[in-house]
Amino acid sequence: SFSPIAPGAALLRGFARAQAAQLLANIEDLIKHAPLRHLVTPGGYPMSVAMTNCGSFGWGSDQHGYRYTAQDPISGLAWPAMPEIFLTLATAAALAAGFPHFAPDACLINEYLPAARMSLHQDRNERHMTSPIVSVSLGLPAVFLFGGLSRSDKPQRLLLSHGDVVVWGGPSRLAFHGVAPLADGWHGLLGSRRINLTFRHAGEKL
Ligand code: MD5
Ligand code: FE
Repeated sequence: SFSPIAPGAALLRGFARAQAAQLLANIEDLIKHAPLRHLVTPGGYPMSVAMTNCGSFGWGSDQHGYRYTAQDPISGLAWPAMPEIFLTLATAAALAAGFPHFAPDACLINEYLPAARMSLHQDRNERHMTSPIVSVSLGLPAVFLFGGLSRSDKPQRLLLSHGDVVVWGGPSRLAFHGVAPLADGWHGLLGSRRINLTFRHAGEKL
């Protein structure tokens, strides 16, 4: 089902559920080539979420700031290619939400273990702000914090569960957002974790 949650944003409950096992098999293979790691923020703190990437560009952070790179800084090799099933899912979700031209070139893989969280931020390192962002939730449920265009806008809380897909476009593309600390639990397919796939058209680093 399709529910608009804000101008330009659509929640597709269960849209990825039928493909979850196949997505997970691809994720397990990807992280053998580009391991999950805890990036350091420009403020100097390691993030509680572990991350890696696939696709032409990968998002990263270090002491100097946020940027997209074509290579994994750990291996020096190109990020692994985006699996076909990822691309098909992301473009189908974008189409269902009214974005027929989405061509993601970056997929950030976020792994949340219990207590991991993501503080309020905007996604603004991409060159193409007219493209939406597609996010796929797998495993344990999480409380997503969906704010406004100003950091001080009080965020709405939205429970995102296994298989849910959200397409963030239009005025929601630059909304402040975050993820509340993950509650402990167990999921039959993923165990004690949540994995989020975030598809973007990043272009190249700004
Ligand atoms: C997550 N990840 O659940 C989220 C899913 C990130 C991140 O935020 O930067 O890795 S992406 C959610 C998103 C993207 C763009 C706009 C909005 C939400 N929004 O308007 O709320 O791990
Ligand atoms: Fe974000």
